Amino acid sequence: MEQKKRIFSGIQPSGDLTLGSYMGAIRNWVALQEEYDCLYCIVDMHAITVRQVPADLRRRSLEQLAQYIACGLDPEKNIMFIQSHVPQHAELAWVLGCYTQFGELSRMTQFKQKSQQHADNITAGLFTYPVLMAADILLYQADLVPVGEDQKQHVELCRDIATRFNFSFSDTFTLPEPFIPKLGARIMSLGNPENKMSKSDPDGCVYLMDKPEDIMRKFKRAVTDCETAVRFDRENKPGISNLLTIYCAATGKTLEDAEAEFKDQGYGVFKPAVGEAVVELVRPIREEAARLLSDKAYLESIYKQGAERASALANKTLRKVYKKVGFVAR
Ligand code: ATP
Ligand code: LTN
Repeated sequence: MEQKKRIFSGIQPSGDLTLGSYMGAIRNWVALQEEYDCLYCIVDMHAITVRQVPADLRRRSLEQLAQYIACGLDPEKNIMFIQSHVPQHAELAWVLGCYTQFGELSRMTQFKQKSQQHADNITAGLFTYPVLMAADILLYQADLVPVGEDQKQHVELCRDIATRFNFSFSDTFTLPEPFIPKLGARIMSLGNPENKMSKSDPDGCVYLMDKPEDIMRKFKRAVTDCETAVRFDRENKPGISNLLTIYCAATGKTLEDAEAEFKDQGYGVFKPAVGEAVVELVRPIREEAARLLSDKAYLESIYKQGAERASALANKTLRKVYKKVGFVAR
């Protein structure tokens, strides 16, 4: 039997999951789980690159696992685990950091943005964040990394690091490809459609766990423009274009169909219609996640088993790497 290709992806438990991470990443994870051999991680070690409240981080890590499953990821088919439970991530990250240039990391857009947002706490961890992400991916010899558009640069850096390592020694790592959806790769903030929707911006952001009335309120208040036409034009109508993208991603309709549907209607009809489509999309996820969270023993069994399986795979790569760089075998 032909070996299935491998997928790795992860999300930081630095806030509740958003509609952006669902449409940009998790939806694809669910779509790909049949065809690929998949590992989906809760990257808590990445989350501490900016300050976290420890009790919140612990709670959110568990909630995120419940939400992964509620989104449709089957724990039988996928390996789901918590990054800090598999120490090989940190171990490989150290080695890869010694094969990564300071200049490369300085060019990362996310580092530039986050160091502005957290100007009082620009840590070495925030700077070397992409090296840990490269370790996540390369440990499992992943072929594909399903992420939103904002992570493309990090996956490209991961490829550069892997290529350099393979060239310096011999073939060690599979070169991964980013897998970015055509629709929903970059959902924008409802409060400011020039910015990406992000967990850390509660006003512009829809959380998967938001109640229907909160979702409706956020969509009714979404910033648009002062025209009336519901038309896709990213340049001049970023707010409406973003809402159209969300509407299509939530309903499966094409942009043309959606434009035609609201052709003779103003924003007063369109915005609540987008809200309702999202309410229906996330309702089953919210309900199922709440149900799963009441069964902590079940969640624990999933992440424990996940870490064991992940660790066995990770170990193979790490041993090879240690040998190649010249460490004495234990
Ligand atoms: P933070 O605000 O802490 O940086 P975030 O909201 O940007 O977090 P991440 O944890 O960085 O979310 O991203 C999780 C996954 O979801 C990544 O694959 C990312 O590319 C994708 N993603 C995040 N936000 C969006 C968005 N607005 N549109 C599409 N994809 C997104
Ligand atoms: N940097 C990613 C999270 C992340 C990730 C990964 C994604 C950490 N390690 C490995 C894909 C593969 C982000 O969402 N901000």
